[in-house]
Amino acid sequence: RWDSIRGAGTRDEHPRTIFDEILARRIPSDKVYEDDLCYAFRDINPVAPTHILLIPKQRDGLIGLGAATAEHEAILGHLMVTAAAIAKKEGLNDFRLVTNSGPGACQSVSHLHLHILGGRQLSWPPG
Ligand code: DGP
Repeated sequence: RWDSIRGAGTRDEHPRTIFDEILARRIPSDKVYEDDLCYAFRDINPVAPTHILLIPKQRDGLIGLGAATAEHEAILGHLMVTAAAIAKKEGLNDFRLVTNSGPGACQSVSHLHLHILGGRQLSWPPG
């Protein structure tokens, strides 16, 4: 069990977040998927019938998408492709992928996370 999360952590100078506790299994979560690079679990406060959070195991400075640099291209690509696979596995033909970057966009946890939303008719524009 521990092998799968070895190396998980922040690996940067920013304060740790609750997602580190989730990755370390110190806080339980409803896991949907994981691999060496990322972890997906159900949002504690779902805003749609399916609401999954997908996070990199190593934050590596990605406190939010606004901090992304060319160094993050591989993990960001992996997260996008994985999000599509998770949506398919959840039976979602239509879904939305959201990342809130910064307090003005309602980001509340400083560890990059993609919201995978589906299972109802979604409206546009978002609030
Ligand atoms: P954002 O507001 O975009 O930063 O999204 C953070 C999400 O994280 C929010 O939808 C609620 C979720 N969340 C916060 N703490 C926990 C937790 O302890 N467990 C789970 N499963 N989700 C959490």
